Amino acid sequence: MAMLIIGNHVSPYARKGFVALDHKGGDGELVLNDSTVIAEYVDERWPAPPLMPRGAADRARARWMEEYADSRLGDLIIWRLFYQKTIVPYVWKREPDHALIAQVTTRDLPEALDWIEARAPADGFLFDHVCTADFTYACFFRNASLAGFEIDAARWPRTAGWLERVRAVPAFAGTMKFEAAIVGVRSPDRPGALRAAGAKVAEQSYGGREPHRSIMLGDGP
Ligand SMILES: N[C@@H](CCC(=O)N[C@@H](CS)C(=O)NCC(=O)O)C(=O)O
Repeated sequence: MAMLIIGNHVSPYARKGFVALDHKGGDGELVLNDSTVIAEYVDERWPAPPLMPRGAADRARARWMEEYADSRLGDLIIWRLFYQKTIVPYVWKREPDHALIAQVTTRDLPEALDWIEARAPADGFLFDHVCTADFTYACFFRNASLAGFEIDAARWPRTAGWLERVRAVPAFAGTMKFEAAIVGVRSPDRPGALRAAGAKVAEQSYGGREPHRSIMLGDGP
C-alpha cells in the first residue's frame, strides 16, 4: 500500500486522509489532492474494510453528508472559528474578530448542529459500518474542540453520542497522539515531533519555514 499524504493532523481535511489510510492499515508514496478524492481513492484501491456504504442511494447520501461537512462545517469551524481562535492570534499575532467568533458559536454552529442532529444515528454509524462520512464529522468537530467549542450533549444528544463512537474507532483514536505532538509546535519542528511520537514522516518536508498568507482567505500577517 503506497501513499504519501502532505499535511498534518491539525487539518480536518488531512486528518480525513490519515484516518482513511490507517483504517485500511497502510502508508506510502502516491500524491493526490483533496481529502474526498484521497479517501475515495484509498477505498477503491484497497476495498477492505469499506469506507463507503453499499448501494447507490446510500453512497450518494454519504457523499452529500461528507460534502455538507467539508463545505459548511469547513466554513464555520475552520475558516471562521479555528482561524480566528488560533491562526489569527498565535500565527499572525493579531486581535481576533470576537464578534465573528460569537456569531459562529452562538448562532451559526448551533443551527448547523440542529441540521446534523436530525440526521445523526441514535446508535452505530450513519450507515451499517463506519464510513468516510462519519470520520469527516469527527474531524471537523475535533477542530471545533481545539478552538474551544464542545458539542452540548444535552442539546444535541444523538450527534454527541455518534461522534463519541466515531472517535473511538482505532484509526481515528490513533490520530490523537500525533495531534497532541504538534499542537502549538512551529512548522519546522513538526516533522521531528511527529517522528518522536511514532508517526511515519517523509524525509522531505513540504512545509515552509515561515507561515504564508492563506490562499483560501487571502489573509496573512
Ligand atoms: N477541499 C480541500 C480543502 C483543504 C484545505 O482547505 N486545507 C486547508 C488547511 S485545513 C488549507 O490548505 N489551507 C491553506 C491556506 O489557507 O492557504 C480538501 O478537502 O482537502
